[in-house]
Amino acid sequence: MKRLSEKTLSELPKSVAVPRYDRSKTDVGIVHLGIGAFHRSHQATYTEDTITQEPGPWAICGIDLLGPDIRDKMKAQDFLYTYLEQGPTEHKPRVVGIIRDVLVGPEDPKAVIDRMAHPGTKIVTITVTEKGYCHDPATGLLNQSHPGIQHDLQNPASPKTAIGTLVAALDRRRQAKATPFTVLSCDNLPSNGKTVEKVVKGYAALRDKDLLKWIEDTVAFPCTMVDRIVPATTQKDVEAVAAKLGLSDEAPVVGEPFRQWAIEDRFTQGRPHWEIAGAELVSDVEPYEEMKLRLLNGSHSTLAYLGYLAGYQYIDETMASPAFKTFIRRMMDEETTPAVDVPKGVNITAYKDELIARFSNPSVKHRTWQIAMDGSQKLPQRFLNTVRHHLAAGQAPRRLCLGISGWMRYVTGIDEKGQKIDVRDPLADRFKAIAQKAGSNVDSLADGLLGVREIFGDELPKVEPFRRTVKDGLELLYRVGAQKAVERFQS
Ligand code: CS2
Repeated sequence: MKRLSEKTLSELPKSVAVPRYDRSKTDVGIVHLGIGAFHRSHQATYTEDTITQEPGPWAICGIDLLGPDIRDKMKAQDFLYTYLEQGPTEHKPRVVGIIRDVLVGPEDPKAVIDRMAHPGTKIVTITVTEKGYCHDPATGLLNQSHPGIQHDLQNPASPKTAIGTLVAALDRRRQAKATPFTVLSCDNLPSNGKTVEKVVKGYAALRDKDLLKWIEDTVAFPCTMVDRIVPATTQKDVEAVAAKLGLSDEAPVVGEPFRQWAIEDRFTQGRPHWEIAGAELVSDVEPYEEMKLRLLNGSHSTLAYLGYLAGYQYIDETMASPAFKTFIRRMMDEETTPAVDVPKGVNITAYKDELIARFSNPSVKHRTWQIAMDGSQKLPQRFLNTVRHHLAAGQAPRRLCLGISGWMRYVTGIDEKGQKIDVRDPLADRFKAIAQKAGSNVDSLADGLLGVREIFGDELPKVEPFRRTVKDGLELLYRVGAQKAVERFQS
């Protein structure tokens, strides 16, 4: 089978959408750190849809800070790739061409910094997942003892982390007396712009006080809320895309039709008019972000931990259990919504109806194991802020707390059948040690995990109704299993 490329584009069936602008005449204006599936499904498609209608110098150069895999696959096809939009019944492929190049950090850090420092780069967008910010999730501050940060402080010209890379490129702009690029975080962090701003400044302060001052005075870090459900691509997806295209594509992305992007409109050197493609440019993103992190991601993580323990491989399978579906809807209605400041003009009931439909989409095969990853980085913004809201009124939210108990059971690394769980988390070794020390003592297990201050901070673990409810949930999970535990919450 021939490979997707500029040359073979004309051989695609008419049902496949292709770029409808002159790729060779579109200059790079955006550099993107973290060129994984999410970015290629989200900011890349928004930007391509925008410049199709309003041409501009907004092509994207991707940066991979991990390794050459995606670059190699994309380069062999002129950086073209497919996004397969998987509705419940209809699957629509489109070929995306907005990415013009991908540079690989570990291969050539200088090329990466040069590209970011280039005067044509007006925006640096970021999706490096929560742990890529090298911060303490409980406080949002830079983790100065992070090995990557330590490395970058010693080797500022060949950084490994996103933070070290951003600061090295900003420093070059400063030395050239040029205007800085805008830093646009597109990760699921609370006030993501403020979070990246804090860690960038925290790191710059350790490098050079003048640089810190220049960043404080000149760099904009707008906040965003990003949304599209995009599971990791599998071999089966690669085959499904090839069957649609009649050409092979080694770098396709698959995901849902839905997408949403709210952006704080604060850019120092202009931006694509993303509103043309449906993005919402607003003055305050926080209500959108809070609604999405708590309702979507909070529910997702609950389904991931409890669903995995109950033996479900995928989110849609978990949602097909009536007990889980009722549990999650009641959690949203009775526990999460009261703690959310609904953005003006949003119909929250319709928003939740849509979330239930999106989670239930049988075409999107999103593994519970994938979402369960990196819980230490996700729990604070997905669960704990909502929990704090209820505790302030003296109540512990039972379902959210069961989600946290589910996380505790999950990170022990042993499932309900006694099988090993492949726990992926920067703190996985700590969790394992805590679980080993606790043995079969559920109370000690909960105490040990609640003592991880990077997640729970200092105050929350002292609140008795919270401790009690999480412990009761954990005890129930060990006694009856996740499926039966969820069934008990029906009334
Ligand atoms: C998921 C998110 O993997 C996860 O933790 O909850 O990636 C989720 O699919 C996206 O935030 C949806 O916008």
